[in-house]
Amino acid sequence: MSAPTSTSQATMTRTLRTACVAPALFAALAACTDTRTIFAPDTNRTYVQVERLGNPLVNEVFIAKRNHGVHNATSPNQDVANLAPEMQAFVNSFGRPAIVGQTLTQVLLPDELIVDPTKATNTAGWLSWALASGYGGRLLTDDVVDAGTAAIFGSLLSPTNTIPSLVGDNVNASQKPFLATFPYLATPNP
Ligand SMILES: [Ca+2]
Repeated sequence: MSAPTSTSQATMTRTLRTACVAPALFAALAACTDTRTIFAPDTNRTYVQVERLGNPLVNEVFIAKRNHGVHNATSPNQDVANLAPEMQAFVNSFGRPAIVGQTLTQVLLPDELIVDPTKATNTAGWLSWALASGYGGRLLTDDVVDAGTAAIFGSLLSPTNTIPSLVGDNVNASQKPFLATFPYLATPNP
């Protein structure tokens, strides 16, 4: 072990050693056997991106399951190139006019949940930044599945070849009330 190089480092080293002799921590932290002095996160550590989500339904509805790995491992600045053709082809496969797929890819890609903090917070809601010059983001009460499927299969973007049976999921609200404090979500259904 190298010697501490400053008073603060020496203090940190002593703190770590003291913590390691506390019985409860000693039992819980196998790392206490490591006597190296730690001053900051290991800059040599390599993190691997395993998943990401921005807008609801982009991954789950538009992208084939076999391509989820690519979506999860790439970055938003690659989304237009990687995802737009598949998203538009998906919409076109249902006979919807090209404008529907084109509009959806323009609004949903890059796959980022956009918030405009310069707008009033009472205008928050999924895609409100695009549809109503609002705050954006997503409210817990937003029925994002119905909104998304209405855009894909309903008359929101075009009246041609709509598929009413695919608009909505027949779930109009959470079965349990949201909490007033963090994490706000109710416990999951068993
Ligand atoms: Ca719904």
